[in-house]
Amino acid sequence: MKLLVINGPNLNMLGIREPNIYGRQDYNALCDLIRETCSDLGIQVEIYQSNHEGAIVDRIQQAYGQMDGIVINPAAYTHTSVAILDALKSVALPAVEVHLSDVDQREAFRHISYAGMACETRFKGLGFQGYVEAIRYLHQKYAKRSA
Ligand code: CA2
Repeated sequence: MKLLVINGPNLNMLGIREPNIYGRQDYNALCDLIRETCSDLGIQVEIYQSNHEGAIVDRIQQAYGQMDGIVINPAAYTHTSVAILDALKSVALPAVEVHLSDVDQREAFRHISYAGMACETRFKGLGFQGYVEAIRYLHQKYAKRSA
């Protein structure tokens, strides 16, 4: 199984500020956890982070026919980007939305998720563990499909 994990703007700054919301661990620690989780499950993973909406759209499009699933934390673009929603719909790959924080318990503008409309499920408010749950979800789905 091949999995693409996409992280949106400012997630590369994790651990630097707002530890009360996003935790104390940095972006490299998140990538290490993703790689370790995927390695344990025999998944080939590619992790992509960008601060640019169009670059994220490009990466989603490149996944078409190449990847078996997408885990995405679009960060602030969650709440604004119809372009990322359309890109996810266009490739029609199983996708799961992740948020470190519980976006529904925060400001009203964080309650809307455009990308989430193209995702099968979402894990929010679990910190880094949300990525582990999302990877497991897609792995189970893939295993059932190939059985
Ligand atoms: O909870 C999440 O995972 C978010 O996607 C994180 C985004 C935020 O805009 C979403 O509403 C929820 C923010 C990304 C990281 O922002 C940082 C801010 C300060 C220090 C380090 C990272």
